[in-house]
Amino acid sequence: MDQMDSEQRFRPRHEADLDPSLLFLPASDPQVEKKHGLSRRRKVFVGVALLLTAVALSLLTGLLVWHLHLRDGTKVTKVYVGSMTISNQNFLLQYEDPTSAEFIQLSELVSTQLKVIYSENSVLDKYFTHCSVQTFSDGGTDVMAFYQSEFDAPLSQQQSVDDALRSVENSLTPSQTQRGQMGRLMRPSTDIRVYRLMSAAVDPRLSRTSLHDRKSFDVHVSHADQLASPGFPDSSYPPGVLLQWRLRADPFHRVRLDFGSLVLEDDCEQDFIRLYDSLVPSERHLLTERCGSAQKSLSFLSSGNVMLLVLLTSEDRNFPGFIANYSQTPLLDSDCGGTLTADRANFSSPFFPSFYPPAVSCVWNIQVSEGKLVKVEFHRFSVGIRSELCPNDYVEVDGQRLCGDSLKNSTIISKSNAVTIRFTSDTSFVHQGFIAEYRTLVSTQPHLLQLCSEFSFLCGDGVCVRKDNPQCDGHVDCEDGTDEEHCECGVRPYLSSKIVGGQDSREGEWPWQVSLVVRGMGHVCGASVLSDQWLLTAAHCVQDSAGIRFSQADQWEALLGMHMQGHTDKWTVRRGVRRIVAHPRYNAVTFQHDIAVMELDANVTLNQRVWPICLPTSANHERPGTHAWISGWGSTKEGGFRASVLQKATVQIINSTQCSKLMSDDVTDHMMCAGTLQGGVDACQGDSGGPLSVTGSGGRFFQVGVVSWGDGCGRKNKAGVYTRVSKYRRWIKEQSGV
Ligand code: 4AZ
Repeated sequence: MDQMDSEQRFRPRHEADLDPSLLFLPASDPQVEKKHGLSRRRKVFVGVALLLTAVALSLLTGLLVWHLHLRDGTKVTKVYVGSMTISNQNFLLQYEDPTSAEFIQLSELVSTQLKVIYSENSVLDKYFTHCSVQTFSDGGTDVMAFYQSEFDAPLSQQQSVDDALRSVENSLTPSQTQRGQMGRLMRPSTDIRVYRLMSAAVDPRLSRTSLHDRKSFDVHVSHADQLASPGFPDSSYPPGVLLQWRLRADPFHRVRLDFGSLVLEDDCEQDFIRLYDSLVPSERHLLTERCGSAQKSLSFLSSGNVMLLVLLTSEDRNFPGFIANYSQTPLLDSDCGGTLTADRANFSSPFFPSFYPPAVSCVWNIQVSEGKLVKVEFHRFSVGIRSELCPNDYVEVDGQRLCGDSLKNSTIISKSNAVTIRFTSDTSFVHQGFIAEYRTLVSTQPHLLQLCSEFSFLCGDGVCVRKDNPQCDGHVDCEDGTDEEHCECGVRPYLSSKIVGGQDSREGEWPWQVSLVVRGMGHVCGASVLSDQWLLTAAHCVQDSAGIRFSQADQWEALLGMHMQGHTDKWTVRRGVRRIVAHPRYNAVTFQHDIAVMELDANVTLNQRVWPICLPTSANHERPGTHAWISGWGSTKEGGFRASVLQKATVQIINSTQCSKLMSDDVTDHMMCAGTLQGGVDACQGDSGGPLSVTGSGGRFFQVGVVSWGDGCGRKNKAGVYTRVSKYRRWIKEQSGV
């Protein structure tokens, strides 16, 4: 059989081409035909049976779903907590004691009043089952009652209960009803006046039925003191408990809570603390939820004179817990905003660096002399959650809303000599806020503000200096002297005397070089000293991998002023790490934004072996061909051993276009290349995170790159790739203040 024959026989091209006699056997034998007829009928029968079963099954499932969830009779209890402001009662101390006659009497009145209010709404009237007063507080001119209400409603009706509650509460707001004129809702039998009612759902985790213990503690914060989770710090907190601390300040004061230490399980589904701007766990007044360990001290303020701290723990894996100082601060102390007329001033969100309180509003009107402009610079910024419209908490500068936790463009220049800045926070989720500084600029040079190229230096007064490397070169080039400010960096205070192709450095030669050590693993990455508290390293060093929590500050130790691995002397400083901030857009595939800052757990005293390196603000130091230094304890050849003595080597900065051609992966404008084309001199494994530095014209060292990646180490026609530090100068400042 030739190939052609077989193709024609076994591979028909189109169904229309087929001869039906080729598809079915000729049925000449009636027995055979009958057998085939029978099997066809059986198939039809089986098909119909299957179809019917499927229909019956789906009907049954639907019925079950309807029965379980939607049938009118099957109801789900929804718990709300809320507050009622009672305007015609004076607060009595006995109201804080749930066993007192006064408490019982007033809570009965509150319950009666709630029932009356609910009964006037058809939805609430239908589903309301129960309410109880939890506690009272002294509102100064009012009494605040905190209560819990329960509604049994079918799932399909739960939203309408929400809506009905909202509408009833809105009809009671003082904006619509004058205070004291609540006659419509009053019954002759009740003698309390409801001025405001506000309720919200409760997080279902707080209603866990498996809890062993639920306890509430009442704390008066007028006398400052401490509170702590049970057993802190000697033993871990108990499993399966819900503990609530009800904190009350004097009227017209805020509650202030400062956590000294907070160490909980990392998973918030297991253990967490929550803080509420209320005495009941109302979701509308949730200030924060925290789990894991806090890397810096946290402090919070209430909007009124109450706050609730809740600790919920799961059955297993318990941790030390927390300790916090409580105190009170007068409401008036948080007066913010005002008119600012000086040429230069700082302003911040209320109580910065504590988290700002909820429900605050501040307006600053900056008004400087005619002919000047205002440059506003945000040094720290964490306001609300990053979103386009900033609907919750925000800072508004001349109508432009800013929110989130890293301001991309943290400097704003006004169009005139006046600028209005507003800060607003809503009733829930507070953040650290902001600290800002404004200065005046001379408006005759506004064009200079935009023309400032990446190769010129922007002075504090907005003027561009086009000289090469004017920063910290020992000559004052800016009229306001800002080019010579903060110039202690980049020098070797005392010079006593791996890198592939490098040589041993002398002691004190690279006083900004840091060895980052993971507990139990030894040296892992390099870093550089930016100040007595901050280090710069690579984001890829602080990513979890192979089950090791490299992203967690408590895993790391920083060794500053070290020369030889394993050898420390009187100049060597060992510090834990309090906080790691990796660039939020770090990409583990492309190595884009491979940069991170680390805050040390305690400041270091700078010494002759521990000194900060300067950071460049412009691209002046990065011109191709510039000689640069690399240093580190990384491998001394590809795949080889780590160096014992700190290595140094000199490389040349390579033009980016040329570098992109050499490298197999993308080299972006936020990266830079350095090396020697003949190969042999390069950074390698273990040098990552360390500095690529150049000397400025004043002899100071500037860190232009962070060791990031490469194709192997020291290969011919390859280069080392570094994170281009000048592109991140603002980000570093925002995160560390350096
Ligand atoms: C590394 O693995 C690494 N040759 C760092 C730098 C270079 C290569 C590898 C550049 O940490």
